[in-house]
Amino acid sequence: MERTFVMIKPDGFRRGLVGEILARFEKKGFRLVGLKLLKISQDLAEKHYAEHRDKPFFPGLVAFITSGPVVAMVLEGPNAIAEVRKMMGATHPKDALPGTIRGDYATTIDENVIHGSATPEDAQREIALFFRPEELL
Ligand code: YYY
Ligand code: MG
Repeated sequence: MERTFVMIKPDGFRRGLVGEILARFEKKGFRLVGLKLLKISQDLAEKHYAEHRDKPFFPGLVAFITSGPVVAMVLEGPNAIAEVRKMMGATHPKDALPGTIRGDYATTIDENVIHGSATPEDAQREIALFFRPEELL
């Protein structure tokens, strides 16, 4: 069993894709362990995306991710980290296959609908950033 952190980004929320995306993960068989709607602060955005701090797209990324509500969740299941990344599709929607979330719902890299942890270390760090232990059921 593995846990991963997943977030429907502001574009996904704004476009009414929350139910559709949650349904995909539920139907796949992942267990919802934590779930919340929140508006990310500047500080949380910078911590969450710390690995990208020096990239040219960082300011735009932080502005985007703080621009409206997001849906943060923790999903649990066998190989959840890699499986969720597979279901999300490639980072750039032009490379994301049809049938993946980004492949089906996104066209540009700066608004690509969803985030999912990339590694077990990222998952642990991101879950702790967004959820208190007692919020995970
Ligand atoms: O983990 P993932 O979201 O698939 O990609 P990352 O390489 O970690 O980048 C995080 C986030 O940054 C990406 O989802 C969109 C944005 N981004 C961008 O706006 N422009 C880039 N050239 C690269 C990434
Ligand atoms: Mg990443």
